[in-house]
Amino acid sequence: MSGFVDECQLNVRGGDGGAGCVAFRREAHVAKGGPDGGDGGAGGSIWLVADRNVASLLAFKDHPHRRAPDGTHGQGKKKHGAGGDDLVVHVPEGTVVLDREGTVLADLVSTGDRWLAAAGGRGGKGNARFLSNRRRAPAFAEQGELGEEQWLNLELKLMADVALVGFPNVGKSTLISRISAARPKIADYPFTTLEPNLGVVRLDDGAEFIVADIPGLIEGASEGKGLGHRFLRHIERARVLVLLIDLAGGVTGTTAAAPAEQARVLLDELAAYQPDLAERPRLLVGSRVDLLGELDGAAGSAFTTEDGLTLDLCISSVTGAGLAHLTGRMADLVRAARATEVEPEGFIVHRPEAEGFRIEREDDGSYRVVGRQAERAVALSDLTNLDALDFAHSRLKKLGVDRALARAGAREGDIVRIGGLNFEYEED
Ligand SMILES: Nc1nc2c(ncn2[C@@H]2O[C@H](COP(=O)(O)OP(=O)(O)OP(=O)(O)O)[C@@H](O)[C@H]2O)c(=O)[nH]1
Ligand SMILES: [Mg+2]
Repeated sequence: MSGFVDECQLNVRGGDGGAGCVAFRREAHVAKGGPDGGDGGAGGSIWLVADRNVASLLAFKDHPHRRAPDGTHGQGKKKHGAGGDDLVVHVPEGTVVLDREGTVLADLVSTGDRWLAAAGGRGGKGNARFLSNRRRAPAFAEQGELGEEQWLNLELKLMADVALVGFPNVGKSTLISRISAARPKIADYPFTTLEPNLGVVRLDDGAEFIVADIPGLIEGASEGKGLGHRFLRHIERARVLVLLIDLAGGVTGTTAAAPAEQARVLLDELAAYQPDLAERPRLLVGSRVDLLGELDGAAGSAFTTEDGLTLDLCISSVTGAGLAHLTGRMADLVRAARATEVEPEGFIVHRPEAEGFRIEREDDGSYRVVGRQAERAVALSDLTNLDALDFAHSRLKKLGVDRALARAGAREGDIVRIGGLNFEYEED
């Protein structure tokens, strides 16, 4: 049952674009054929896609690198290189993608939600593309662009309709094993469950919902006590909470807290972790009602404990008393909660990608041009080829880089850096 991983890092790298080709036509009777070098193929991109068949982030734990294939180079006779295939990386439903600073980039809530994690590099243009009336025999082509690369943090927040919340050892796992096909470990000691279990509950009337059995909470969980914080986040997205209270607590001489005290602690911890969890639709359910022989008849209906806690109903996962009532009540609350949802929340995507550029002054007095298009113009160029350099400069000029440098105060002879290229500024 180990193998549940709900936090990991992932390194994604799109494929590099293939280089454009420099070639000239060779034909009988034609002394100087025109340029006919083909374009390089684009590199493959990496997509993260939510998939309900993936249970956890385990696959990334020891293998955090994913790489999409490169595009191939262009060839003569205007033959273009082949593109690299996109790589689809399957992640569990409820995976939140963050950058290294903790900013949320995407929230992949339900199966099919997809997010572009790393774009493949563009292929370079072949020399056939650089033919113009001034340049009859372009002897340069573009390099392929490098694929995007980044480190991501992935966090799984389980998507369940109902979360079972309670002190350790109150019977949460026993309950889920009675109402669904989930078969978690059950034992008579606290913290038997070390990772959440999901089970699907199907009722005769066709209702279907997912229940999560969460490791037990204790006082201080919201500050990290017990299994604490790590598992509270799996409660965050549940539509309905079932607070399971051990009726035997404080009554039969067990060490467990009395029912009202259990309820107080649970609600306090939920609210301390995230205030709106205390407002979530919930059922207060007494468990192990069979241990209080004379109250067995109360299973399935509301009643008040000796210490004054009013429960919605009581159950026994051993005798089965009250279970049908409980699943019916769960289904009603889940249905009501689903009905009020406008659309499944999630899928936030922030991709701030300014297409412009800016000029920065470096410590040594030089100027740096920062921005995707400007850097790309340089990255694609073969910097050892004079024609290609010329071409890159004219591209930068078109982007307005020259004017911006002048405005920033650049003088004849100042050093300007763009990506890997350094050159001297020339006034017009
Ligand atoms: N008599 C009785 N015993 C129960 C009932 N439900 C669970 N138990 C017993 O209580 C003990 C704890 O049950 P679990 O289901 O493992 O409890 P849990 O809440 O999942 O515990 P943790 O995973 O440690 O948080 C086991 O010995 C169960 O057999 C019940 O309705 N009646
Ligand atoms: Mg358990």
